[in-house]
Amino acid sequence: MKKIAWLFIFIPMITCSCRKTNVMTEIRLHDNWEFRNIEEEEWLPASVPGCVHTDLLANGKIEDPYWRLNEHEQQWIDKTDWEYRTIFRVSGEMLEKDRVELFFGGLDTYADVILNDTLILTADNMFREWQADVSNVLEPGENVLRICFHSPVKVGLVKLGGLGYKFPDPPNDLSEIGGLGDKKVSMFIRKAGYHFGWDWGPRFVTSGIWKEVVLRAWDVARIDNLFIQQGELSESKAELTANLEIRSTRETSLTLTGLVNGSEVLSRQVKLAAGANTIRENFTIAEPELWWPNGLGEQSLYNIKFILSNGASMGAPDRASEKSSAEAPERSSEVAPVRSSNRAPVVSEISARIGLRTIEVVQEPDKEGKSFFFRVNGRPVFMKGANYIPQDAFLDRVTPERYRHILQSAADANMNMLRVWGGGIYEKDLFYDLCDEKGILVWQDFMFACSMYPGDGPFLENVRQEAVDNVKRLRNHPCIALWCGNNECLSGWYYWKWKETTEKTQGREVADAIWKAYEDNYHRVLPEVVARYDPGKFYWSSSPSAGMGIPENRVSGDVHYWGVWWGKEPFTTYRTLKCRFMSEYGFQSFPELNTIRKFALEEDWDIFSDVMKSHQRSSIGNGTIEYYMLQDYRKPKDFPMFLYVGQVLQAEGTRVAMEGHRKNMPWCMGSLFWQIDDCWPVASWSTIDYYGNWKAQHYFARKAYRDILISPQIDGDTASVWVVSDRREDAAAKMELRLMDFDGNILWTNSSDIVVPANASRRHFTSPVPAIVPDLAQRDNILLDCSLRTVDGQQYGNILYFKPVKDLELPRPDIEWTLEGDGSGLKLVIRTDKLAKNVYLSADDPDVFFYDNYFDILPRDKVEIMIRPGPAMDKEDIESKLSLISLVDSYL
Ligand code: BMA
Repeated sequence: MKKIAWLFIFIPMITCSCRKTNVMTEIRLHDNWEFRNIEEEEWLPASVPGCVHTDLLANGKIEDPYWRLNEHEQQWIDKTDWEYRTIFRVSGEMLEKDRVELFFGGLDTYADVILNDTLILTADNMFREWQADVSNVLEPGENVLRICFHSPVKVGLVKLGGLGYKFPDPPNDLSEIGGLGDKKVSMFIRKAGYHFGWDWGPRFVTSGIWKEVVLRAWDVARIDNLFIQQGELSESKAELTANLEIRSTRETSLTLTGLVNGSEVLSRQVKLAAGANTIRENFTIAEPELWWPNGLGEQSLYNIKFILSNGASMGAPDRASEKSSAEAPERSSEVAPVRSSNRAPVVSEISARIGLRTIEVVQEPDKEGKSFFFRVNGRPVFMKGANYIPQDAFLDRVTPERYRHILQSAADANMNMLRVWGGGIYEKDLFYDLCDEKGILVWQDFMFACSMYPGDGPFLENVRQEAVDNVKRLRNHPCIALWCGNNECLSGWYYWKWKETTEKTQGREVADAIWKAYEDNYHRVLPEVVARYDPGKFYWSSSPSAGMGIPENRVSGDVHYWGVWWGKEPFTTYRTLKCRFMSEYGFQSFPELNTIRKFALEEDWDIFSDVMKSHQRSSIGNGTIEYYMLQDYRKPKDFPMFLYVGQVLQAEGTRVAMEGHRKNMPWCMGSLFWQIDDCWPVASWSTIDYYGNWKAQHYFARKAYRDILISPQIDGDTASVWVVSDRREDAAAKMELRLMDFDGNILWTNSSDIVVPANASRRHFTSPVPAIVPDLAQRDNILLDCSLRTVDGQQYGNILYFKPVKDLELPRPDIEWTLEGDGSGLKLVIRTDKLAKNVYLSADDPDVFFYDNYFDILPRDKVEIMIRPGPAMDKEDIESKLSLISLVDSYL
């Protein structure tokens, strides 16, 4: 239409405010949006990125979806079609570029995109990126962009109706809440599974523009993608290959310059053909600094940039534009001397931040099966971490601060791996940037969970493209440890009897067709995409499994163990059950009272009230918490005490697992509990609630996942003490064991100098219990205090009790506390005369953070806890708000 490209071949346009030499323009179209119910006339202001639920809420059209039972009244929203529109202005200059494209980072889900009354694209997958050439549709001046979202539920129902057979019922698709009876449609829709409900999540099948909208205009050529492939990595050098995908509007020759941390490493003329070009460039980094998982070393990161320009050399880099949220190492010796003249006009540029490390999943056959562990930089690494779900039912609410909080909390709890679980989303870039910076490896599921999915041609092609988009987006991140096909779809087929039931009720042919779809998705399409776009990265077809198409067993592969919780097995099973890699296990608790107040009235404070039951999505939830609680604890005297004891129960129970899995190394080489976060305020397996508050288990995880763990246990009548180390070096240490009563009288001691071997688990003490506690009657008021001091001055501890907590004769301790310091760093000093069990500090204010909580204080002992006060809070504020209780305060 209005392309006058000839004008710009030699005279680069200066249109982009961020880089003066850039001939490329990018405008985010995030302003002036409105939306409406397609059947109504009224247009209301909308936010982009966003979604229809949060837009309705912001306009006062619905109440807070998380308050009490509101979710149940808001199910009409997903059966409605919604339209979004904006008007934006485009300059004549922009229209004169060779190409003008409209890019969508994500549309949720079935969307028709109409620009100036021309349909420019049709989207049908929330996880894909979409792009349309709009050069011929844009007008100078005002342009109208409209996006019509079809109700995902209505589209799903049409697909369900046309299927001709039935998929097994996905247990977490809460179709009844959605008013659909038993009609489950989630498997047809490439949209976050948890939007349809889950056993910790509400059902809000929302729609909207959930990621960025960008209008891009460029001349001559554009680097669309940069993939840095790592070759040989040694102490002296890292051999790297840059793979560049470049689109060119014509046959031309341009200068390609490569920079590492701002220093030029290569510069040469490249010939581009009109259309798609792939260019591979080799370069090296001398004396590379490695990227290590959290706890094992630094997370060194390198900024790589490639620039296409219209001249001989790019000259000196503009350091200020080397944007990075991490400090990248400065050293890179194989760099060419920086040329400081001849600044040439930039045609296109692209950056990536990488980390240098090797990672393998090792499966070596042994007598019983096969190992399953991660070897990072040549060293077996025990994975300590958790499963991660999206942090909100409405993704636009997950602010950068919330991402930072969760990932900092993971790092603070000494984690080195998170599993991005398959019922959520491929997370936003910031999530992976933060994982890179904090040394958190990512077990990355593809987005399939607890369901069988279609396998027709268009569906598989849609999945293939979704995988290509996300693998290409994420493959440069050093945090990505593996790609996994699905969550529990294989378990469903075999162990939840989906295969058997389908064969019985619909016949062998239908079952075969469903299984073929499984194989096509996870054994063909996804591994092909990984092999082609992220070659060398490990692909695991299903979690849990023992191999491709082989359902989980305990001797190979990864395991999800739910005997504790679903099977009502005792917590001790966590340590007796052997497996190679525990990628899921967990126990529920309620969030703290402050969080409950945000969704419930005081009249709802009963775990069996309608509101509390609705904020509990596990079919066996509240009864199971109560069942386990009464095994180990005395009945709490009221609702607030029930919440507190429930958190202690979750923490103490899962501690057996976190410690047990580590003690079982190297047979077991991973412990990822279910789940670190929540997507709304709810009773769940999370260790951090929706508002970011650490539950007791998160504090316990921090101790259980430290570099060295000292862990006592009793088996039958034998007491033993184990020491586990993840360190890279052996450590000399003094181990002290002290048996004492709850008043602090020492009954027995044992002290030894030991060597804690690197990366190993060893039993350092064992004794028949009667040898150290001869008097049976005494077992209800004694404890074994275990401590370890390494020569580098680190102190580790743990406490063993000889009876279930409810049978202990806990004394009423006299606890005194004082607060020291000022607003910027407060220290709480607590003293007790007798044992104080599970001391809980609260300031009734979510802004106040205690660096430790729910801990035991030994008789006649003193502890010091750092406190981070909320903004503008001083010592007096904390003093007036602080409450401190211990377990005996929960007794009737
Ligand atoms: C797992 C997960 C989720 C579920 C959790 C708790 O197996 O994969 O599907 O939320 O258990 O039941």
